[in-house]
Amino acid sequence: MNTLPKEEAARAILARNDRGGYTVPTDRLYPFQWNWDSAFVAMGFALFDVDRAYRELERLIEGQWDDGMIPHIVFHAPSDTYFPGPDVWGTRHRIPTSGITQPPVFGMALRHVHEAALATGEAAATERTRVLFQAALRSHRWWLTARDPEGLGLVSILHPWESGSDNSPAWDEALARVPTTTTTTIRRKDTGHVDASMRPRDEDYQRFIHLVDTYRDCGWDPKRQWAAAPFKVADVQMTGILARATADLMHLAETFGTDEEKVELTRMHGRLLDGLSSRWRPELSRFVNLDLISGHDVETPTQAGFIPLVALTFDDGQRSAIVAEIERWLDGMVVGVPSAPSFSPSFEPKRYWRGPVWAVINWLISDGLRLNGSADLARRIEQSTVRAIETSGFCEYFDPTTGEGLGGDTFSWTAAAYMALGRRT
Ligand code: 9WN
Repeated sequence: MNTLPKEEAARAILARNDRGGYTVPTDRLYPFQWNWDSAFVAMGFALFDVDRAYRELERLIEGQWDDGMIPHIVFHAPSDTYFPGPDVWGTRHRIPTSGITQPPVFGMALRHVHEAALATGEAAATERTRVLFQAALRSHRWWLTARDPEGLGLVSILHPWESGSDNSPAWDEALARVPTTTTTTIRRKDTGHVDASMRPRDEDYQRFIHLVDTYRDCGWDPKRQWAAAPFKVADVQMTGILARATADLMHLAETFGTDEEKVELTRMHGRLLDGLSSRWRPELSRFVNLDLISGHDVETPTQAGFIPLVALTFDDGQRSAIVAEIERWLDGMVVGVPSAPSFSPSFEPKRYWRGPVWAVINWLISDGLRLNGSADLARRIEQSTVRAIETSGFCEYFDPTTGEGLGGDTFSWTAAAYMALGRRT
């Protein structure tokens, strides 16, 4: 295998962001362990250090709650360079964590790391996978009970931070209903690290913190939160990732699961695929979220509409429609796939999840395209991502109209994505 031009630099970023078996997304701006960042990072480590890849997942699981939820942040060590810290969340786990979750890429990463371990003959792999498989299964059970209590086959987010796409235009209408009042004093640190024009607005933060205050007042109890939530959106990106991760756990269950667990996972998977399929909108050539408070579809175009590719097998008609739609979003862009298309009135090419390109989103979309037999488009996306990183650095995100690197630099998951996607081109 050819070494990538920036392979050493990518590995150096992972080493530099290592805080003792877990990786911070980037220094200072995000000084703790983040859930889906670590899952992508583990897949990156699996390419050259399987032991360290397991360690990343094991350290994340130190933060798993007794009810199965894997929090979005694990505060392993104190830092005052991020807001909101553990005091604002006020959770009661044995180590401090946030009280919400993030996309469950964990199950996908576990299968990936396990297969890398088998290929390299890592001695302790079986036992390590067995323990993590049980942790993943508990988290999937949490998802279906806590976040799909009505049995829609779709899981909901109660906070935009859970989606990982914090200020996406997909949340605008639902978030506008959330009051801007907070009992917590807001002390943003992010705009001290990154230009404010590339970050969510103050009003977004007021609503984000209003939601944290609300759920903290519910004692972080899932049933009370579900009843009190002023923001509740069934998210196709989250459900797509959960469905795919469930398929990966089904695969691992062949070795590590009991008969009952295999049946349970197969049922979960069927339920999620049914729910996801119901969100396809042929007239839009993508999937749409459901706002559970208004009862309406969220038709605003964002990258989330393509993520179910990772879980579903499309018929030829759907596949050519979604490929044509992604190509339309790439049209005129230096690098794609944008988190919102340039033809959308919400498009802001430099503001975080309102237009910029994220390497890990491209990782998911290209995986899904390959699964669905569209390797040419997958390759085009992978190559442009790798090129943007080689030109602009391991940035948090990229302006699709220029390829300029934005947000934080020396980003862990961008380094992992570079290695994973670069090997495919
Ligand atoms: C809130 C760490 C995280 C990513 C998210 C990204 C951003 C945090 C923030 O950074 O969110 O979780 O403070 O902006 O939106 O996807 O996991 O990289």
